[in-house]
Amino acid sequence: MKFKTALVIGASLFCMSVGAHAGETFDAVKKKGFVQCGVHTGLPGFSIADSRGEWNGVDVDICRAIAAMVFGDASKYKVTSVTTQQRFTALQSGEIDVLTRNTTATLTRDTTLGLMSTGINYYDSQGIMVKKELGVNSAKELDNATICVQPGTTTELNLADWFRSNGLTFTPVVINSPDEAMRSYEAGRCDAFTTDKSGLATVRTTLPNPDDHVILPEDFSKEPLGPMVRQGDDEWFMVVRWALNAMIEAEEYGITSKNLDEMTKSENPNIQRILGVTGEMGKGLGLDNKWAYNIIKQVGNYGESFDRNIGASSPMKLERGLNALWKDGGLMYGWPIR
Ligand SMILES: N[C@@H](CCC(=O)N[C@@H](CS)C(=O)NCC(=O)O)C(=O)O
Repeated sequence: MKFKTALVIGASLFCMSVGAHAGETFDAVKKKGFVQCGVHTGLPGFSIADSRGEWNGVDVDICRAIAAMVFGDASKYKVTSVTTQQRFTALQSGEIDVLTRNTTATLTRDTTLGLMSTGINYYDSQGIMVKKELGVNSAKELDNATICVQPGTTTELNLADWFRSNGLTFTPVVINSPDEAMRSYEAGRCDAFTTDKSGLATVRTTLPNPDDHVILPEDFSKEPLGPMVRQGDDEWFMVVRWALNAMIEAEEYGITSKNLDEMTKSENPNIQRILGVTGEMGKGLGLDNKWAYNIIKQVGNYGESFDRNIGASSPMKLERGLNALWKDGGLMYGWPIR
């Protein structure tokens, strides 16, 4: 009992120290008329600006979904591109309202940064890439290798864990800038480059000869990636959490950006609630009952976003794998909208 009390006191003191009160971010976002999202500086399929300066990717889609949900307009968002090193400070300082940037949810990130994970929009794992010419087929053949890795990441920590637990040694080359890390890898300054497998797959497409590089089969870790917000603002936390859930639920019920007007006539009570035909599903969120309808109409369901950005219709052609719906053997399981 004593222990429990201490935890609660600790939590509230911390909330006070970051100065947040419930609803603060939500109120501020509504007032300024847009949501400010922290995204990757340029990771194809996740968040990248096109030639017209428009951002797209699965992480940007979460940002657009929040905008559609709050404002009924998916274009009411701005992005701040942040590096792995800058991302948490940008959120802590209030420079951004939400971090939607291939960021892994971990216990210490939730407990020591004053931030919290709201859900998972991509189940990933850490992998390692080598040049094909090395003739290596497994990471277990990389004893004594020199490995390029970025600081301030789960990657750096997992790498050491994995090598140690497999009785292997390696020399890390820690490089802050992602471009420089890739240049170093290409130039042969390191034998291998390690990051999340989604990152490896996308980065490989940007190399001059992608087929000269191979992503080895081992998974070094679990990397559940998802949006993060500051602690102490439950209303805002719920907006972000439910934006993601609505996209997943829509896919499960077969509601797409193309068919949703037809779907409003469905007799299925779940579909009726998701689309705001019945029930008061916006009320508790402080939003219009059409909040999920607006997300699906303007951004699409989770599967549509996956497909166009990183899946079959994209250059990355990533498999759904763990990111398939639970019904199809994956881990994507939307929470009920009821
Ligand atoms: N998901 C891991 C790793 C994230 C990570 O290292 N991403 C790299 C590779 S995609 C990255 O963002 N590099 C670009 C940068 O630092 O700006 C984490 O949250 O720590």
